[in-house]
Amino acid sequence: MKKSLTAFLRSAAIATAISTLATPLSIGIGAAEAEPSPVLFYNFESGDGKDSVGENDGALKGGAKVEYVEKIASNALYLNGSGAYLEFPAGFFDGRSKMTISMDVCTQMENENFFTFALGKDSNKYLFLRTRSGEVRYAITENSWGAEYDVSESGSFKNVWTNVTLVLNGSTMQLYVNGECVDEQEGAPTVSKLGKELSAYIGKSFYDGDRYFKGYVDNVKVYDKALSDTLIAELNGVKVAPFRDITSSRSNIVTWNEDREAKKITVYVSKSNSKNHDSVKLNFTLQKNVTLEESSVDVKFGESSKVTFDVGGVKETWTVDAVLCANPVLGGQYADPDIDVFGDTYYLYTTSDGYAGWSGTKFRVFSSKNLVDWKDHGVILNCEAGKDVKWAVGSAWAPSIEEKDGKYYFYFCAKDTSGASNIGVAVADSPTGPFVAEDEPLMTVAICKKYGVSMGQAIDPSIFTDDDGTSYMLFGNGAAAVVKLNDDMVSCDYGTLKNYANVTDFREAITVTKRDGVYHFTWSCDDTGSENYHVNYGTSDSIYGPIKNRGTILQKDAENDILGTGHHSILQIPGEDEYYIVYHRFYTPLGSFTDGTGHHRQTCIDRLTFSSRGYMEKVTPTLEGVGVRYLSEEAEKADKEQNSETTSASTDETTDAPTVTEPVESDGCGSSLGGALTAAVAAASTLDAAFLRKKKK
Ligand code: FUB
Repeated sequence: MKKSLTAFLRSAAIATAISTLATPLSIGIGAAEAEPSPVLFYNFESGDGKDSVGENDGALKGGAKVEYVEKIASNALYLNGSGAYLEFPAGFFDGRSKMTISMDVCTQMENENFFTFALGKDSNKYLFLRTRSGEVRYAITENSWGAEYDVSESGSFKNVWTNVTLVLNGSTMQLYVNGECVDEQEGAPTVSKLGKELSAYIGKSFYDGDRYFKGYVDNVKVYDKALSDTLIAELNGVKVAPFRDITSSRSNIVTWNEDREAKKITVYVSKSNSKNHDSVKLNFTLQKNVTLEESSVDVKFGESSKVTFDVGGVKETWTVDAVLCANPVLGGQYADPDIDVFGDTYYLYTTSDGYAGWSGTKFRVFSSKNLVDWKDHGVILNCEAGKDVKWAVGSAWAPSIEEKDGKYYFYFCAKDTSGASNIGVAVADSPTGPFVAEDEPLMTVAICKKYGVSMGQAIDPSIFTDDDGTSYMLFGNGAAAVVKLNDDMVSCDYGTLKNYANVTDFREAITVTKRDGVYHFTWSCDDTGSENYHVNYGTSDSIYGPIKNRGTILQKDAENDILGTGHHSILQIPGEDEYYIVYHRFYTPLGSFTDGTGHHRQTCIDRLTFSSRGYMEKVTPTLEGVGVRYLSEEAEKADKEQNSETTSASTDETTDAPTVTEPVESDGCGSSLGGALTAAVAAASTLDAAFLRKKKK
């Protein structure tokens, strides 16, 4: 479910008003879905644990009591954290593999171990809810805590009334906090698997060493159905949009946002992954009781459109804006970008992504006159066993380019027959190749060891040439290091090998940018498979350090589906104090691939600026990307002339994207089309129609 602005703005005060009604609220989509009768409902209005819809009364034990709570103008169960709990009738939850459990909780607990609500057999087989001050978590297990399947959400919950709802539908668990679906898990054990004559409590854990829950609980409801998103939202007074999802079968929607108050939708479309750069055809997945006259709506980029939904007989008009985004700059899956400028042209060298275990074997190069439209020059080096690199057997990772005296030196990583990753180098007379690889690796872990330098994996080279013309290779995974390159650029002065110390949270991909005599080091932290992969920053007066840590400069923006931002390179516009950061993020739309995210990445560009004190400022990773930036007037003129000859083909939307799911393998040469077109056409062939559906978060 796409998070809405309305949801983020909802205050704790609203949460106090939630869920005290047995009938649905009809805010939002007009004709509300009827709430089915719960099979159990403790509202504590009679001062005890009476079930107001049946005969499954709860027993108050160990000093549990019902109190009137001013804040919610209602009675609630109060548990003192010292042995008080409510007990459900034994066996009530037996076999309830399909059900919805909803309760309002005001927790007074911190981070200790306890169960707010639990059902199960013992400390091996149970389902529980825990409401800590910073996290709400439901989990189920058949084999104690080490085998728990969970759904969770972090936030500030201490002393805040919060509705927590769990929907169990066989082996699928969905967690809702204040009416919004916040997490989902599949493949969990069902309640039936927990056994028979199950016990259930509010406030008591199945673990002897755990604490008892302290705080308030109210409106405990159990339904023998999996309630829908809409109904749970309605029951919580959350406004519901007339649609659940927005997709396009012909364009790649990076993400979309809705503002339910303003009735406004903004759709972000990837330029490089879509053929049509004039408009986007949107399909709406509608809520129950909602109809839309047209099956799809065509929205022009840069122009607001209106779409009118019929919500149970009431018309509701929304404004739709579509933004054509320069990010990702390359259509398809490309990671570890290294950017450079040669003449009036930008070049991007990347890892080909989309392969399990990062097992891609080919490097490609892309060129651009304007930073936005990129032309694919195809494969420049194949690291498959027996191909372009004698010692390599695959895993072509993280390249770096450098030019010296008219020759182009391409540094790259690949695995050898022992399974170790090494850094190699290949040479060409042109930035687009053909590149000829040296017979031996340039850097290995064994070499590092020999020279007393610690190294996890010898990968991620980044070449920096200082003002005096000396080139250095920065590299490393697990430990960061630097070495001087010899004048031939294909060998190192190994005696200069040195580790960098105190590179905070360093994982890999260290690079350096020199400005006003200061060396600005940046590197990636965490795992490239984690959405928290990010870039840290530090400065030094020397290429060898020591580095003074200056914090994180690039990280995820989860609200905008920008995750796993890292492995970057930095571009300075020659002769100007103007910088860009090129990095990869998880492929969008998120959920395009079901086999994980960390090896499905895409390349983006954003602006990098320096503060008046001379330090890098935090980068805002954007959906839109940067605008065109030509390196010369001549380059601009030539590019525009070439593009105007070819634009007639660019808006042809009559053909559906081919349903090829393999990473694209182009013919290797830029066609006569303009750069944007070449990349977009190539990229479109990577998209299966199914991938274009925005997945529920
Ligand atoms: O793309 C393969 C590896 O993932 C790179 O070498 C790392 O830096 C990480 O981005």
